[in-house]
Amino acid sequence: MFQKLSRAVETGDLQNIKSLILQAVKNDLPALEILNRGLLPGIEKVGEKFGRDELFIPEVMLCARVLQEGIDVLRPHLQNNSTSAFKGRLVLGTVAGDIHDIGKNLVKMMFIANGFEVFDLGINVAPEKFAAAIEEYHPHFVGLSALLTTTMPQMAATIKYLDARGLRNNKCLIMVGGAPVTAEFAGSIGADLYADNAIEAVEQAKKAVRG
Ligand code: B1M
Repeated sequence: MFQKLSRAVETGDLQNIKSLILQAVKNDLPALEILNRGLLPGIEKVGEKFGRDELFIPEVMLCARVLQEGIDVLRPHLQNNSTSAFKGRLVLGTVAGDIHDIGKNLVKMMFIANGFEVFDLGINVAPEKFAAAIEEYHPHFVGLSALLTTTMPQMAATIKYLDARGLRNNKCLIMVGGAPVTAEFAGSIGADLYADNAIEAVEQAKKAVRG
């Protein structure tokens, strides 16, 4: 089943993804495993093929749509076991110059499922927009996502911008993440928190809230 799901993402099979997910859920496969062992390996393969010039942008876009559709169908099951007591506010966005949003959307989903209020600024978010959102929403956390090595410096630029305006303090912690981002990089640009995936992101935030 995991292989079928992975293959559906890899081949951009929009027609069958919903029924495959529902079948996997019906077979009592845990939602998180459907995501981690089925859908995500599929998009990894897409990325590898794209890197070898075996796929073109429109094909990658179709595969991304299949992945997002799969995640949408899976959403109620992924959020099932979560507690909803309010834990804090998160302002979230993909940094300037970057339009990848599937990982960010997963992070958002997990935070909402765990009782956080999330203000999603979307993609290609300039430092000024993050700053304005901090002033408006007074979040406990600001989450920056980047998928391109060329947009990673935007994370540093955003942090610098927020620092310069005195918008960072112990009340507003900055978390960074995304495929090319590492804990080492996060440390080097002065981020407060780093997470490798959406589940870890929530765990990090909860830990910080508990103090
Ligand atoms: Co793009 N792309 N892409 N792409 N794309 C990558 C990232 C790439 C690695 C593919 C490759 O070459 N092998 C490559 C980057 C290379 C590099 O930087 N060194 C690449 C490139 C080059 C590009 C373009 C430049 C291509 C072009 O135009 N020539 C272009 C960039 C456009 C731009 O942003 N300005 C581009 C465009 C696109 C599409 C539009 C076609 C599409 C995006 C659709 C969308 O997002 N709506 C796309 C896709 C789908 C991919 C790959 C195949 C898959 C990304 C994805 O959704 N992964 C990707 C290859 C890959 O990553 N293997 C690739 C699934 C997602 C769930 O994972 O986002 O990593 P991820 O999120 C994870 C964690 O990283 C973490 O949690 C999530 C899961 O739990 N996480 C956080 C993410 N954000 C977090 C924030 C946190 C904490 C954790 O705290 C706040």
